[in-house]
Amino acid sequence: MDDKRRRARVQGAWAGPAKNSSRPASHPVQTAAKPQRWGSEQFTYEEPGEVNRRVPEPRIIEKEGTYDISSSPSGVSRLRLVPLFIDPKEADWMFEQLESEIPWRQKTNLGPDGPYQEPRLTCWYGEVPYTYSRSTLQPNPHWHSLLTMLRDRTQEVTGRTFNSLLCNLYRHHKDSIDWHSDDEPDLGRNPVIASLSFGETRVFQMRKKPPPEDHGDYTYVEHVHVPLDHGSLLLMEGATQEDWQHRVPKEYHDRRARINLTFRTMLPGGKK
Ligand SMILES: O=C(O)CCC(=O)C(=O)O
Repeated sequence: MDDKRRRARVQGAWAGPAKNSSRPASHPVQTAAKPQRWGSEQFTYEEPGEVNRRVPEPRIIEKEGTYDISSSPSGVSRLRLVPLFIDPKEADWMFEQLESEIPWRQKTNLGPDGPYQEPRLTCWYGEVPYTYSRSTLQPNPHWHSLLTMLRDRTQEVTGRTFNSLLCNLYRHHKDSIDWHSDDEPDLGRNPVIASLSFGETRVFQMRKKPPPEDHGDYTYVEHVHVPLDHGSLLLMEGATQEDWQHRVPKEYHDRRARINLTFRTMLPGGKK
């Protein structure tokens, strides 16, 4: 290299470290208006501003037992699962009777984009009306005798009392219920909800409500999946409705009908 070109390089970008640099060696690289001199800085590792977060795998609950799925200032969220609460043979005739004898209706709710029909059929039993998604199911004290028998059996085993019941009929794989919590004021604080299932197994999915700093972003929250089989009982207790949401999603493949009975206690007049 001739002398002229060597001098140009030494004065330009490839020159070595400045002799009297006032910047401490560990100072992060600056994007200054001055031309940068490559190789003149020491690179130091800096912690990323945000911790790398992983989307957790869902926890699958399918065996009989009691499961404390979370604990927070609101309390413990507890599930109790009894997969064979009703003998499958008994559950068979119960399913048929419920499917043909309950006065099923398709409810119309009011969403942000206007009225829409629920993708399932329902029937409400109780002395008081039940309002959710800005539409009301009127009181219906005419309990079917099979439902009264199932309520008594559920009360005996759980030690809880229930005065109301929401029945859901998922006719096929396209029927579903979207993410929600059973937290209407008339259900009171920490409601206990007993859910009986008949017919096709569908997955009851739960997701934890995100902490305030996630501003409603559910990306990294915990999930729990509970396949609810023919004749099973699932009890939700404690802070489950306050801290978690649940849904039964549509399925991609054909499914036969499923009936779900959710026994509740209505306490008209607001949170107790
Ligand atoms: O069908 C189910 O298992 C869930 C029903 C439900 O979430 C509800 O009635 O609020």
